Amino acid sequence: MTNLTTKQLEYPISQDGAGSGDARDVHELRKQVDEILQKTPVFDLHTHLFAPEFGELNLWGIDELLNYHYLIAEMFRFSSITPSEFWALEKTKQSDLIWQTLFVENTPLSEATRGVVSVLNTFGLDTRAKDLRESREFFAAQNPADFIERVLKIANVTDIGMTNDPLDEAEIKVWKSGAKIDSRFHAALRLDRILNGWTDAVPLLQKQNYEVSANLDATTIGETRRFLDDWIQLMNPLYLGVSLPDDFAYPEESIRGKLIKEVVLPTCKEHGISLSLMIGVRRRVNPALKLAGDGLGRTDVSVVARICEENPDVKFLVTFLSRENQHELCVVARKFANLMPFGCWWFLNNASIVAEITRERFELLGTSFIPQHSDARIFDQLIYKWNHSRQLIADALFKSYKGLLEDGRIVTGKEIECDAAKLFSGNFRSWVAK
Ligand code: HDL
Ligand code: ZN
Repeated sequence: MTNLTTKQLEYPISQDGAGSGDARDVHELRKQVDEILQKTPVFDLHTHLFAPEFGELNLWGIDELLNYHYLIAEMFRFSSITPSEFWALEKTKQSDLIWQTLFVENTPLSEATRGVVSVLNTFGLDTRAKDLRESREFFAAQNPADFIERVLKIANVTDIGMTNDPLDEAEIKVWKSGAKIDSRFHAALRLDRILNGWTDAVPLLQKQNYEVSANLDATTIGETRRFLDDWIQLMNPLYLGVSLPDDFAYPEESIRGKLIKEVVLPTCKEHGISLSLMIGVRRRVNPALKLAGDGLGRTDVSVVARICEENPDVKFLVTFLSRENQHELCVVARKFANLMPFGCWWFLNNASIVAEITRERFELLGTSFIPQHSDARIFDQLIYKWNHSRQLIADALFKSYKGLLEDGRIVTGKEIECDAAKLFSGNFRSWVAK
């Protein structure tokens, strides 16, 4: 590799004639990358947030922030309280205990605890407070609609992918009410309860007047497709999504294997809709912790190669929960153009791992991937989840640009802007044609 001299590095000649304001040296380049990634708006493709029209389902404020299941799991590591004692407390007592345990008696060093600190700091609240009086007063004084606008602006997020369950009573009510959903909030039709819990799903489908039975006969297959057609009509989802266990296999002689093959994939083809596979979750490793009790396992990534090869006309969004699987996913994505890796999911959304995953993606895929989603469950989380991610993605992108400079090619400010737009929204929008 010919190393450009310092002089050349300071004044590299751009092939297309770098315009003024383009990086003249690595310090200038770093500044440009940081500025551009801060100002580039984000399409957050996977969250558990809800549009304001979903009322109580839309969570925000300090008591919800502290009752995030990530923090509940961490609290049990320090506190002597048992899960059953904890679950018996009412929400504000739970958040008092979590604050006392994780933020007062111990140093908040984890990603999830630092996130709460970052949110309080953003609103000028005392991050070393001995109790939650001040923050509760602050959040109680917020107007919900104004608060949403304020958070979206701070986080520079323009669009939110929700997670929508067509079997959830509270959600069904809103969708069937004909309420006009805020256009910045987009549905994602989640198939977990159908694909991972078919026996329990059957009576719920029957309740919505679909003639299904536990055994997957032709009528049931047809009716389940009609169910998806109707909900696609109602939700206009960005994609169909499902989380899958670490031992997910495909093709597979199982209820899930048959439903994927005979219902989900034909529906994706007929509607031209993408399928999001989030693979590697081991649900209820410790059931006593409820939502906080899930874990992860490593998957045989060849399952993704097989499903992509078998369905070349379906566009797949895929992420894994195991760090090793993310590297393997990059390699499979090099083999299949209908595979779009996305996000640093859940237990991977930590600085040290986001840095590694993002760098290996640039090294193996260029800009042909979607670096992150927030998975936010509480609105305020958008602030820290995207602040942390922007910094980490900027670090990785800068390192790649710096390597390019050293190899003899400058990047212009325009190119950085274009790359950032692709990574933060463009790749996703073109993938789902939205
Ligand atoms: O299945 C999923 O979408 C996961 O993201 C789970 O909701 C998980 O509980 C979570 O919140 N991860 O961040
Ligand atoms: Zn999620």
